[in-house]
Amino acid sequence: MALKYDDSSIKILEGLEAVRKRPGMYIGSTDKRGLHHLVWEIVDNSIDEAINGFGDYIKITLWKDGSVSVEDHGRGMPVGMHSSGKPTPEVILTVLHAGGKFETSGYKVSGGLHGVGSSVVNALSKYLEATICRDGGIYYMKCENGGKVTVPLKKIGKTNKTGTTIRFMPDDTIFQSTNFSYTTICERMQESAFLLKGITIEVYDEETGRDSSFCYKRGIDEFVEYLNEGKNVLHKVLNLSGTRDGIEVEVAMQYTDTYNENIISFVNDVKTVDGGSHEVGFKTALTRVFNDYAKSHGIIKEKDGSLDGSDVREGLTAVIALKIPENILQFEGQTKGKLGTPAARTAVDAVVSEKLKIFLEENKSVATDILNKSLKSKVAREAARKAREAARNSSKGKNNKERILSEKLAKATGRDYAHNELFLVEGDSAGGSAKSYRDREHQAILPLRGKVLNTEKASEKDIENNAELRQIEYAIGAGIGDSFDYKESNYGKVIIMTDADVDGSHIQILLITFFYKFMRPLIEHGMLYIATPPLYSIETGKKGEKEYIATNEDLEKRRKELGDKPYKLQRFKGLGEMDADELYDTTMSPKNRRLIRVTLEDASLAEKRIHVLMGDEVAPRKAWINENVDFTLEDNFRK
Ligand code: 1YM
Repeated sequence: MALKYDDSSIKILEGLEAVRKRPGMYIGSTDKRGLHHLVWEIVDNSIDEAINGFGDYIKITLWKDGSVSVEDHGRGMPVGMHSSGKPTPEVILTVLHAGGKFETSGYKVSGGLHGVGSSVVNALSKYLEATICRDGGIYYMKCENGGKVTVPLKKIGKTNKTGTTIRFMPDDTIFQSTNFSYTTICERMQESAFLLKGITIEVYDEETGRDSSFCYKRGIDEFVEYLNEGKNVLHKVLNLSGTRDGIEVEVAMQYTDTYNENIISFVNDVKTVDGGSHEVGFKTALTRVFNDYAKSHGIIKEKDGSLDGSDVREGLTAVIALKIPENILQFEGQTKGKLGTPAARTAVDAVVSEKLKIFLEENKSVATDILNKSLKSKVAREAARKAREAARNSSKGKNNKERILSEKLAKATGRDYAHNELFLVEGDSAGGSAKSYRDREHQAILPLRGKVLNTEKASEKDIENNAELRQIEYAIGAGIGDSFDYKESNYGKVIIMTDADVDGSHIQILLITFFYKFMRPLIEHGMLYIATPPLYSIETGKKGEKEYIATNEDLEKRRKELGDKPYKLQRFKGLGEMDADELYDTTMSPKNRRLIRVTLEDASLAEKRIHVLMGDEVAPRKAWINENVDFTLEDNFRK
């Protein structure tokens, strides 16, 4: 039967067609990130419902056929007729909503950014089914091929339960890959569960049988405990909360004996990756309260000066969660990840000051432990600064730096730094090959001998004492730690080039850890890469004509294609087995190489991951590389 479209359905299809034409405008991108965005859009509706007090259970299922479903136990979408004459679920799923949910529904959007996006997901799906339990009935509808209604809403049974289930299959003509990552989904859902006290979120993978359930009765306090797992902590998690000017503030914090600072913030359950006014308020209060306490209790004398913000945050893990009324909510920055709302700064400052003061007075020994740590940081920071200044100012220091570098670094001749690349190469022999055959104008080579230091627990002083890492620091030439300035970098790309084996991936992780801890802006600005050497070469027919194979899957494919034609296969166990020109052509030349950009999307959990990864087990480390290093290949060399 041919479907008849009236005016409004044509408009609807035009709306959804616009989403299909420019998916990036609606979900950011069509890579893995965009793909997962589909899930977040649907789940956000379930979360909104739960926040409003309807339903405390949400389940996400990854089905064998590649589809995903999200089930909640809320009220169920309204199933009556909308004023347009269509069933409400059809309107929700096929009309592109520009702003909030319909005005008439009285729907209160809690997050401000929360999903109005069910129709966007529908537009980008091969099929989407909705099953709604409400008013004693089970209702069902289905859309296909980008949102065309193929089964209009109908009652298919009876129930006394309520809730909504959406199942959809992403359109493989739109997305680069349609494989959902169980770990990506779990990580995000776990984070949501920490923020939604008492709500259970389950994630199930039909294919592998993996099943995880997240529910935290103590909310962000447990989040901090989770982030600090396996570390030595100085005290129990401290929770500071209160309301000022209609802004609800909750902070959970705990000091560890490490040097890391890990502050994560959320506003109305949306992560503010770039911080903003609430983080400023928190930091200001922290610095002031600790300095006041230290001075009034004689722990630091007036003449000793003050503790820096970085001193009082050394070893601190904190989660900040705010609830801000819609009308004063303001986000800034390109990706809207930064809170603007000025009142949030004063609200957090006031709540944290008041509650932290009380805590310190009531827990003097904890206060002393934290302040001793801050004082050590101050002393170390001042010593490191003096040492750096001395090295910078004395010609001896400069010569020394030059000497350290000249031994190993083969520099690039080009002066256009943004276009220069630094290759950190595993082993002297591969390093030698890379030095002899490279683009001398743009490519610099620094060979590394074996494993670099594990910097998870290292301080800046440890780096200064480590020849290998010091060489990297000097080669990049942009400082380290707080004084690191990515704009000063001698290279636009830093490329880690290791063998494609377990030791190689270990070295990658060690280096990523180092950059993450001491030159984080380099990662944040997308300047850190991993080179991917081919695993095999195949020679068929004519002598000297080689083709290179990147992965085991590609090899299988090629073997099948070749059938019983004769060929010579070589497996590269390491970079060193390739000739210099081969190494250049396959792995270094911008023409052929495949670079992986290291994106620490989720810098907070990255810290935790690194902790897990630096253990002795190889398997989780490999899994991490596979799942978390963003495998979108990219290269904009000289463009
Ligand atoms: C798996 C996805 O969408 N759940 C969901 C959505 C809605 C409601 C409940 C809901 C809202 C309201 C009243 C209300 C939505 N309703 C609307 C609209 N899960 C999922 N659960 N009753 C139920 O806002 O008043 C949009 S989403 F607009 F119809 F109200």
